[in-house]
Order: sequence, then C-alpha cells, then structure tokens
Amino acid sequence: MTELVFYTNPMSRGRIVRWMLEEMGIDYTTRIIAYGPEMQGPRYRAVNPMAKVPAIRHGEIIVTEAAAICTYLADAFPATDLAPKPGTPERGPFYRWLFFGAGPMEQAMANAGLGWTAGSPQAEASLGYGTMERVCRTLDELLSDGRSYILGEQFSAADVYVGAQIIWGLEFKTMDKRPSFSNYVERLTARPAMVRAQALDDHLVEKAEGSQQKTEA
Ligand SMILES: N[C@@H](CCC(=O)N[C@@H](CS)C(=O)NCC(=O)O)C(=O)O
Repeated sequence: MTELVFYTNPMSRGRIVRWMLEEMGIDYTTRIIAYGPEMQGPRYRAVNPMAKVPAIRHGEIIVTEAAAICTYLADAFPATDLAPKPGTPERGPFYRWLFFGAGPMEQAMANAGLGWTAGSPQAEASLGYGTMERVCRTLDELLSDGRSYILGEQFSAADVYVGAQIIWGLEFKTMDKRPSFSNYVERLTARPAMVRAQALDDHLVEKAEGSQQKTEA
C-alpha cells in the first residue's frame, strides 16, 4: 500500500485534514511539525515551500492546501465515498462549494479575525467575498432548504472543509449565529470521525503543553 504521511500541528488548519482522514478510516502516519525553526527549516520546506501546515505526502505525491488535500484524498480513495465521482454532474456543486470555502470564505474569515473590513462599496466590489454578511447569507440560504449537508443528503469532503470553517467561525465569533449554522454544526460535531479527530489533536496539544511546562520548570 502507498505510504500516506500527514504533516500537521494540532493547533492549525491541519485539524481539517485530520477530520477528513478520520472520516476516511484509512491508515496514515502523522508527523507533527513544530511552529518556528522546524516548520521554516529546509527539511519541511522541501515538503511545503510555504513553510505551513497541513501537507500530505502520498507515495511521491505532495499536496498542500487543506481544501486541495481533502479533494485529493477523496479522489485517491474513491471507496470512502466522500466526493461525487469526477465527471458527474454532482461534481459541479462539489467544486463550487469547496472553492467558495477556500477562496471567498477563507479570506472573509481571515479578515474578520483581524478586525479588517473593506470600508467602501468600491473596495467590497473588488474583494472576492464582498462582505462577511454576503458570505453568511449565501451559506445560510444554502443550508436553510432542508438539506443535511452541503451537497444534499450525501456527506462529502466539502462538508469537512466548509463545515470546519463554520465551526471555527461560530467559535471565534467571526460569523454570526444563525439557526441553519447551529443545526449544521450539531450534525457535524456528532459524527464519530469528528469526535475521534478532535480527541487525537486535543491529546497532542496537551502532550505538547505538558512537555513545554517540564522544559520551563
Ligand atoms: N492556505 C493554507 C493555509 C495554511 C496555514 O496558514 N497554516 C498555518 C497554521 S493554521 C501555518 O502553518 N502557519 C505557520 C506560519 O505561517 O509560519 C491551507 O489552507 O492549508
């Protein structure tokens, strides 16, 4: 079997990929990359020249960018049924919402996290996401039509990527609370794979904090 290595830090967007991997139920090796010299050093930069996590190596293939990793994994392991098959009509909405998540939504979340807004209608028109309100309204409309997941009734990698951002958006209050969001998040956080992924990363955070306290003592 082709080796699958997952490069992450438990306090990072790597949590998205961890959740994806746990949903897939496949074997993988985790390599924790510490922030600072290890992440910025030549060894890890050979994996990701951006010196950022997450990344994966699947045999000789390296994939970076959380959304791309989720899409690649879903396609590389079709039996896990986490994406509509390439070339099928359902693939359209799958790409649409994943790219929406990785583009406009991510930028809106990052800017909101920094307390930055465009400030003028002209600036809003030139930003891919316009305003956070537009992003929230779009997702609210999507999730308010009775569907369980982004693609309807089929849970997919798009839920992992977009759903993780909604979870963080509500947690860090960069997105406003709406019933459609809370109901969706409730469905996602109840998933056994999500519970497992959280426990694995929380455990790694505790371990890292424990060893840091020992070093400081
Ligand atoms: N666009 C990338 C963003 C990755 C990213 O910014 N990762 C952060 C952690 S969440 C990181 O590695 N930061 C370390 C640094 O920039 O030095 C993705 O979606 O995977």
